[in-house]
Amino acid sequence: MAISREVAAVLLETARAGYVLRTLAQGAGTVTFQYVPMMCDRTPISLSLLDRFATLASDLLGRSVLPRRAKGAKYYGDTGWHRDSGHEIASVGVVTYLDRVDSTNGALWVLAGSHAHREVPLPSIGSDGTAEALDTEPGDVIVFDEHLIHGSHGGGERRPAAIR
Ligand SMILES: O=C(O)CCC(=O)C(=O)O
Repeated sequence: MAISREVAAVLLETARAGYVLRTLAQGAGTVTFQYVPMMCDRTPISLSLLDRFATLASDLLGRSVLPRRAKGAKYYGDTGWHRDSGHEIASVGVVTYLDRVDSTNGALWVLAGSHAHREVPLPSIGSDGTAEALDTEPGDVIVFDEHLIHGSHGGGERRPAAIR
């Protein structure tokens, strides 16, 4: 897959430059990640996906949209439950994992319906029995309301490309 090769090349280049995984607070837990914006002439495939998914987001939201960023990333271990937006305005996020992921190795976990209940507090990762893992194969795309509570647990290293 072309996007997979582009993300791999960018992650390799940034690792060689000394940019390594780092851990920050994330929602109800932490996130360990390496993150590279991919929105320039050196990342044409990622840039083209930004335009392509802007059209999809516009269709879903029924209005024009302003794409914010496209990124390649590497995540490791648990990512605490969080929402990608705390703003009132509706917004759409797109994520594709470049390797096969499932509940045992780092799939994205979601609390279905939580985007419609913004008052719901963030649980601790792994503690909410109603969460579902979104198993994906390379080429699958997850499109979600950025107010959805999501995270990951029980996995290792994984490489998502994301459009916001
Ligand atoms: O894969 C992960 O650990 C989480 C990714 C995530 O939260 C996101 O892309 O918004």
